[in-house]
Order: sequence, then C-alpha cells, then structure tokens
Amino acid sequence: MKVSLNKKILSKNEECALQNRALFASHKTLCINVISSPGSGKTTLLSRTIRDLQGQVRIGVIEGDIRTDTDARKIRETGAPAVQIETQGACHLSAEQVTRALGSMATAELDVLFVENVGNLVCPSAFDLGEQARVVVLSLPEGDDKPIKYPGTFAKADVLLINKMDLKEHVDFDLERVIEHVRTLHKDIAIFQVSARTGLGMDAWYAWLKEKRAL
Ligand SMILES: Nc1nc2c(ncn2[C@@H]2O[C@H](COP(=O)(O)OP(=O)(O)OP(=O)(O)O)[C@@H](O)[C@H]2O)c(=O)[nH]1
Ligand SMILES: [Mg+2]
Ligand SMILES: [Zn+2]
Repeated sequence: MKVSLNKKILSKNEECALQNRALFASHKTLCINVISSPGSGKTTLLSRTIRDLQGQVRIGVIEGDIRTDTDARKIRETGAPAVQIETQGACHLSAEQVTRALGSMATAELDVLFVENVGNLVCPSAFDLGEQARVVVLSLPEGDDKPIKYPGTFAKADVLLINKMDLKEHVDFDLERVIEHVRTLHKDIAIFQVSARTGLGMDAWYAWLKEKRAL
C-alpha cells in the first residue's frame, strides 16, 4: 500500500534556512548572501560599505572561508561585528553553519547582516542560508564570460555589483555584453558598476540597500 503524506520533507539545509529566516524576521534584520569568485572584492566592498554607512545603517558580517579568520579581522577593523566560519574544505556555506554563527552575533542590534560566502561561482547559489537577498560580485579582471559560464549564480541574484571599475582602461571587459546577458538570465536584477577602491558608483548601491532595508 502506498501512503501519500502530502507533506514536503525538508532537507537539513532547508530546515535551518527556515529557522534563520524566522530569526531575521523577528529581529527585523535584512540578511544578504554575498557570492562571487575568490578575490572579486567582497570583503573590500563590505568594509567600504560599513565605513560609508557608519551612523546610518548598523551592519554585521558573517564571513565564510575554507581557512583563516583573515576576512573577519578585516571587517572588525571597521568597528563592525564579524564572525568567521572556517568550512575546513567545504566550498560553500550551509544554513546550519550560519545558524551556529548566529549564536555569536547580536542580530537584534543590526539593520543589515551580510554573509560573505566562500569564493566560488558554482555551488554557493544552490544553498539557501535564510537570506532575504543575494548579491553577486563580478570584477573586471575575471573576464566578461563569467555570466555565460556560471549562469545559475547570476540567475538567482537580486543584485550584480560589477567591481574594480577603476581598472576599466586596463582590461578587456565588454560591459554591455555582460549586462545584456545577465538580463536574459534575470530580467529584474539590479546592476551597479562600482569600485570598492575609489568609491565610484557606490552611492547607487547604498540607495538600493537602504530601500531594501526599509521594505
Ligand atoms: N583595483 C581594485 N582592486 C580591488 C577592488 N576591490 C578589491 N580589490 C582588490 O582585490 C583583492 C581581493 O579583494 P578581497 O576584498 O579580498 O576579495 P574577496 O572577494 O573578499 O576575496 P575572497 O574572500 O578570497 O574570495 C585585494 O587585493 C583588493 O585590494 C577595486 O575596486 N579595484
Ligand atoms: Mg573575502
Ligand atoms: Zn560547494
């Protein structure tokens, strides 16, 4: 006899993601999952965002790396709270790891919590962490073919930050081609051209963040 329970059985990751999402909702904290290749500038972008929005938006960061707490230490230099997750080899963060890290983060006192995922354009996008929004960072030196080669990550992102715009004159990167292609993957994605080094274009990103936070 076949019995249909008509109830979706949640995976461990989905269960923890639900739990995290409920906590963020109860604390009115906007959680943003930040995904990119290694070295695109995630930590630099977050540090600049924290410094520029000091006194306006209370920001905390959960850092995901395979090894070391280098990035969490960089974030703490800004004065913002940061918790490091060392995945010991895993190439993406799981919702369960985030649940554990939340034990050391006073989310009730934060307006925005960024989760910097492990540098990887492939599997982080397959794991819901309980976030309300996803940001993908693509930097000019990586090449303009990345959205074509790794479509899943771009299709699931709410925001694309095209970083290292200060290097525009030095690299071959067809901006129009990238923007056009990314819009075929996700037509409503918000796209900002920025430089975490010079601050170029960051105001538009901050406006998006404040608007999302207000919703
Ligand atoms: N020229 C230029 N360099 C940048 C910019 N943003 C970041 N960088 C540099 O890029 C390198 C990597 O930056 P990170 O912020 O560590 O990159 P990440 O994405 O956090 O790297 P992982 O955490 O290792 O994945 C550093 O040397 C930064 O100084 C930028 O806008 N312009
Ligand atoms: Mg980093
Ligand atoms: Zn992985």
